[in-house]
Amino acid sequence: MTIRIDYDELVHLLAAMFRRHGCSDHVALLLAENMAGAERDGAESHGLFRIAGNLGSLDSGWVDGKAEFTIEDVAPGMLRADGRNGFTLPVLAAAHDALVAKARQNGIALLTVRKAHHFGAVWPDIEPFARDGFIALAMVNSMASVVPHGGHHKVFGTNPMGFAAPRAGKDPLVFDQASSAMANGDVQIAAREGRPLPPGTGVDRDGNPTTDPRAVLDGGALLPFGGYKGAAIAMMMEIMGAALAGSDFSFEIDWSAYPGAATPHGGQTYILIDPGRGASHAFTARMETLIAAMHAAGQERLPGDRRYANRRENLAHGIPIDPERLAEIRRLAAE
Ligand code: NDP
Ligand code: PYC
Repeated sequence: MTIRIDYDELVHLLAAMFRRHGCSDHVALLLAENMAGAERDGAESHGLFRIAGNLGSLDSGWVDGKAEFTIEDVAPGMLRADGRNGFTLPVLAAAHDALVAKARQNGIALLTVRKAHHFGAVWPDIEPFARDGFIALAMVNSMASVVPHGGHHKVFGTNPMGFAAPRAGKDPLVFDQASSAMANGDVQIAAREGRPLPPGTGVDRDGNPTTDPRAVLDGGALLPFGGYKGAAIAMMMEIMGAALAGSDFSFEIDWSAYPGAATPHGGQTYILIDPGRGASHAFTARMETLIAAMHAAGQERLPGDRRYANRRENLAHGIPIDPERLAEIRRLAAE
């Protein structure tokens, strides 16, 4: 049985909870909006499910909820940030206006963020840029849980990549996906619910294929999506997310001295492109031509459609939530 909670009320409760666990007011609100937004849009693996991991990282001192990050203007089209062991969200929020100004001026702009914890879905980072008319790309590395192609132990993170492009008078087209066959969060949810994984998702601690989520989590590993092609994308996320930004590779992240920690202390790179400055001066019309061709060929659902439909439904009627979970959030917010 689930009940429903208003988005604003959920944000309010989560912000209070994050403040009580060491975040500044600003960081607490950003985390709360991100988490409530993921829950609202039906991204279960990156919504309320992430409370324990975020609080574990804060309570153990693995992440700094009041970090004093820096942002340097290093080139006409480039900003370089150091998260100073805080969350990525406040860095991105602070860099937003300067990044947009650079993209408007140069046609393209890039932001690197090092030593910052990204523990959420990627689409909330990029969708706002597409609403402002930009094509936006996000490249993120996380903690090691994926074996490279043909390999026997984990090196890559589940390393998500996000892409958003504007549409005239419509919600932006956004896709946002892990480069593993499944996000680690979804493996944890499958383990909790006792569901097997689809074949080809992961291997056990001996490197043998398994559909048991517990075997993947207990010393095993995930596989990249699509064999060597997905593995190349995961590798690219390490290069663009970590190496370019000056951050740790996923396999270098070690929180063993911080019991309960779960957030990856990795890197991210964001690229904004002003489509009006590209070769196509009718970019949004070309977007519609492509989408119409996809629909005509039989693709009914675009990436992002499910999320936008959930958003409309849950803003209108409230976000479904388990009453016990809500009681726990109220307790965490008030204690
Ligand atoms: P999914 O496989 O659920 O979805 C990937 C993309 O494909 C989405 O844009 C989705 O749109 C779209 N999609 C799904 N099904 C279809 C379909 N039938 N037809 C067309 N498009 C479809 O995502 P993942 O499991 O790979 O990732 C889940 C979340 O986990 C992501 O938000 C990701 O950012 C996050 N993540 C974060 C990490 C981090 O380090 N911070 C690491 C790994 C993952 P829609 O959203 O509308 O369903
Ligand atoms: O679900 O794979 C995942 C994940 C890793 C970091 C944040 N989410």
